[in-house]
Amino acid sequence: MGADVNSSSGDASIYAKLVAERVESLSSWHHDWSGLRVAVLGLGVTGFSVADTLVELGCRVRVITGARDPERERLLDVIGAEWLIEGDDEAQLADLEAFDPELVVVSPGYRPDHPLTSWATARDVTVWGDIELGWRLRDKTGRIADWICITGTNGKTTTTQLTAHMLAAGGLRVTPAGNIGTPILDALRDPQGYDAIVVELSSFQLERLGEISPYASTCLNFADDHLDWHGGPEAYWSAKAKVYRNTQVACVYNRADPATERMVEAADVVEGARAISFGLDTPPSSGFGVVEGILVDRGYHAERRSEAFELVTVAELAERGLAAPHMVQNVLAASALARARGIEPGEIAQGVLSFVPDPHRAQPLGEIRGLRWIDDSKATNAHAADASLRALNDVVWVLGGLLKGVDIDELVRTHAIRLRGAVVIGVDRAPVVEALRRHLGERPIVEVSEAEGDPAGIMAAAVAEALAIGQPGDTVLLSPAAASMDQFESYGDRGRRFQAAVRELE
Ligand code: UMA
Repeated sequence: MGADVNSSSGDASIYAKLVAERVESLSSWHHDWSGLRVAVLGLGVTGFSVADTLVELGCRVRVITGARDPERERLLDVIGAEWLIEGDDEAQLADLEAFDPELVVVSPGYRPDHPLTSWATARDVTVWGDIELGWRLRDKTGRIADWICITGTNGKTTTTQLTAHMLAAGGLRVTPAGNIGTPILDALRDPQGYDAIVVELSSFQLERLGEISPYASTCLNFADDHLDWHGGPEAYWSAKAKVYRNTQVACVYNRADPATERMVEAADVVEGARAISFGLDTPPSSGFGVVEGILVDRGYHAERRSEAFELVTVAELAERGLAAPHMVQNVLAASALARARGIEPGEIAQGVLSFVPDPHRAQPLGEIRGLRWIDDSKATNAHAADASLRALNDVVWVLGGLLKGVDIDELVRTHAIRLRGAVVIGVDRAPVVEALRRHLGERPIVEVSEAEGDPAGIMAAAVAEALAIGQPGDTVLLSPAAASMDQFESYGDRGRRFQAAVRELE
């Protein structure tokens, strides 16, 4: 019996292969992108930056997304991109199929198993994230920036800002980009170009990273987060580990976090790239660390077996509110990345000492009604809350929100000894309250229910309950260990409302 050859499906697969080859060959701003049919999934900051770029390159662009955004829809009309806003996945899928894309570019927030990307993958249609697209387009200007890539469960935004600040202190033209809020394509289209771009990468972006080659890279730390999105701890580890792949000069890892060291060991890097560690202890000869209250670099000293560069003292950091252990780690990691790019020790010190951290990151609000108040709304997972709790005693802890599939029991058990009591916010409070009950014995645990009304009402009630529980000298810490979107617009909104409610007590 002869082979059953279906010629039309055979033609289709040859065509799909040719299209995939054309798409794969597009690796420069100056290549011919014209006429390429690209579906862009999502119309947030990323989706818009992708559509705008690809229209500029002459592609036919169709944006498909689940929620309205009248301002961006108007802008899509202006630039000449097509769009479909439709809540229903079935309708989006039908639209995608009818458009018959040659390339799909997906926003970070789409799950890896989203029906639209699964549809594309099953038909051998290439799917890229915006970071991969950005890497291919990085040669828009003659000044091609080095990419310094930063990920981690916590501290990545601060470390990204710190690193950019240090590179600027060293005279480079630099910008932070990526998960920090400015999409990579917006940075790459800057007309003057940059010497370096410090790219904050979320695990969502790492999942679809493609073949980028960072100048230097780091995973700051690794703990469970976004497990529901990735499907489990191994998948999350593998996503984070991609940050080190193809690194050119330095892979910076956390000595106190073996998971990050394992990532470096497992990574395929460019020959000659070095592994550089950071940690709060005395550093080994290829590391950054702390010796007698001084942050030091032994990684880049010619005589590193016996000598080290002094960067800045812990006392100087303390004067600027930057001496909490996790912050010192961020400073060390940023220093290691900046030193890899040739920034001098004196310039690093200048960068650190002129740095002002963002609000809502363990931000002290002062002493009001006999209690110290701290806004750590940025703590959207257990690992971040752990870092803040670790530095305190006699705490009234305000926590709860969207837990994202993470079990909070271990965090509560570890810190139960520090707690005066707890105030639980969020829509799904049951697992949090159960964990607290298991470990807090008779100490007060108060729930703030939705009956308190709008976000302002919820936070005012939480602050009033915390005030009632606290005893003179205690600290009230908003460190939710959970995302905010069940009750607030963002962690910033949650923090601002906490601060407003605390100010009302004055
Ligand atoms: N959408 C759908 N269906 C989906 C998912 C999204 O239709 O299944 C649509 C939405 O309707 C909306 C758009 O997609 O139109 C939103 O896309 P997005 O969620 O990817 O968000 P962007 O506005 O493009 O912002 C993204 C990052 N957001 C997420 O990863 C969720 C921003 O990180 C990032 O700053 C920005 O790109 C620029 O790179 C935010 C974040 O919360 C701050 N990150 C997480 C974190 O830090 O923990 C990972």
